[in-house]
Amino acid sequence: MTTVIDLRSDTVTKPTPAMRRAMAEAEVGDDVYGEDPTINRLEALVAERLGKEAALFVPSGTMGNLISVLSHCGRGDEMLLGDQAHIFHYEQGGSAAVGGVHPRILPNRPDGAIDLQQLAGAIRGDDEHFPVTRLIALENTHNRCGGRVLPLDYIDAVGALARARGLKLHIDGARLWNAAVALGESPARLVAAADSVSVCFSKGLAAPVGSAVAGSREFIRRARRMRKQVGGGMRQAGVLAAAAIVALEQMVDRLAEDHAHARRLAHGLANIDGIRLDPATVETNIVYFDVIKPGWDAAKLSAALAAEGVRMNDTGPYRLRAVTHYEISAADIERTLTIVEAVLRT
Ligand code: TLP
Repeated sequence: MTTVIDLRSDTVTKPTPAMRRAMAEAEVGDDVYGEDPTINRLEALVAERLGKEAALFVPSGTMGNLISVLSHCGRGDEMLLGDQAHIFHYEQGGSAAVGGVHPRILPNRPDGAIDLQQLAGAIRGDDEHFPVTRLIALENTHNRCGGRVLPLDYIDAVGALARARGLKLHIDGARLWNAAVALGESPARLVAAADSVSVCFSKGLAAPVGSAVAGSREFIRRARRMRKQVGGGMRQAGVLAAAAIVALEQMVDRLAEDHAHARRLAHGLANIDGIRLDPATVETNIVYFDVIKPGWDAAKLSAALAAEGVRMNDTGPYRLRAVTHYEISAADIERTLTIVEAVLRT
């Protein structure tokens, strides 16, 4: 049986042998009492890597974003974010549902940024008709904008705007590690302007479970309370944190390989009749493309590919997403291209 090439997401990666060993050997304790030494070690490591005072281990990126938003905003407060943001599209409106936070979306440019003037213009004045604007949320890399990396000076400018207007800046950095590797910058530099950041270990870094949020000690104190409120206080979760530590120590630099595979995939796809994409926009490990062959749509193409052992997600009527990760080899990319071409020729 040939193995499946699973390009649906980097979330499908399984723990490495080193992670499994670390998990088996992890020292643990009750983390709600703050007594899990492995979680404490992970949180210190994350705070250091992100240049923040403190960090908190959470079960998922979704919970990391939710408790960050809830730690910055009260009910009826407004959050400015892009219309393509993961927080807006894929988190069930949790910040509105759970926290009563009002999302105000502004168009994301194709590069994942939100126009600075539009952001500035959207901040509400002191008027009893309006909600109070409290938070700006950015995403880096930007998932629905094709894994694009936000320019450093842009993040800094948004941070300066937020500070000048008394707002907080949160960065959804589920794939911040990919952004750092793509830019050749430290993750800390990328979030220097942010008041809070969420990062994931279980995407390209291949840990089985887990994310973290980081920020000031006071922010983390509030986030810790929120985590407990939404049921994310875990007990001997050091077995999970152990894998996350291995992820941080061993799996970040190799993301460059995933980016090279994504570029090769994008160039190959761009040369196939019936596919449209601009390979120049592929900066990290996410490749979006459109099927433009008459009689085809994304659902039909993803089903036809799945039948040949290649899995991708259809994310729009004609749009598909392929994500590279550490279980995808250079040979898998070549085989994928051969299969896409063959399928579209039928
Ligand atoms: N993204 C998943 C899906 O939810 C779409 C994926 O396959 O890409 N922020 C960003 C930018 C994300 O891409 C994701 C997951 C999350 C947050 C949420 O992380 P989890 O899945 O851990 O809750």
